[in-house]
Amino acid sequence: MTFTRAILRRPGSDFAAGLTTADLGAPDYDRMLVQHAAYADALRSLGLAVEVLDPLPGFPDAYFLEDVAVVVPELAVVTRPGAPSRRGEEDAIGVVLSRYREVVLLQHPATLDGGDVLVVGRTVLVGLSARTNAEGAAQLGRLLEPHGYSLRAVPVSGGLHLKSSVNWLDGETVLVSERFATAPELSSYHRVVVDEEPACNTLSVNGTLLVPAGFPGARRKLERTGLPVVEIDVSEARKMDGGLTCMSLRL
Ligand code: CIR
Repeated sequence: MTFTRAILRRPGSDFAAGLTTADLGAPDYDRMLVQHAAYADALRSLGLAVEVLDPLPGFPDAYFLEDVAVVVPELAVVTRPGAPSRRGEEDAIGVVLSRYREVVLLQHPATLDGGDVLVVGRTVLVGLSARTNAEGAAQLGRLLEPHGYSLRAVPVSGGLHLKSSVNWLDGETVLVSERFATAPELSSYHRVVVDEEPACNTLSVNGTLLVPAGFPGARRKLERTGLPVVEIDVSEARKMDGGLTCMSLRL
């Protein structure tokens, strides 16, 4: 899919109060804002129109905008985030997305974070994780299947989301960490396997790979795909368990 637009949300000054399991030290707000702006610029330089929404008071994780919607060319599905502290973030996104897509909502008892949804062609891989339940996957399937997509569930037993460890690069090629190197649900794809799990949160946009800075081994492997590679520093988002894919909705 060629993207023409990205929607982002600026981190709020309370962003360090968000959920995290990382042990990377306290995040710095000024550095976070600089990195967030550089991320937006990188998306602009790839031809996307970038819209940056204001922080959402009371929701320190809301700049991880990817989790509140799943957007395909035919439809936008507003999710029900799996973490109780993030429930409610989704209320603000439907009106924004309705400018570009028909919008539908997941319903209780579904829980699903967009970070668990990876679209590869007409296949939608859905991670069943601590955040995304079987009902979430089932509801998403019922909404997308009439548009010609087929859903494939992928158990996620470590890491936060499916896309913490697995991301699409190009065509039928995906980037995976060791954890998913032999996962049967991904056997139909060509897999580029890297040791450094955080480097798997690479974002492929219109033929260019945005890669988290600081993982030279993974970078070299990605350069061998022949796709242009651009490094982006996301040290502060990583302290909050986030990364490149999490901080935008692409459409
Ligand atoms: C959370 O735990 O929900 C946030 N601190 C991080 C969410 C990252 N989102 C993503 O991977 N899609």
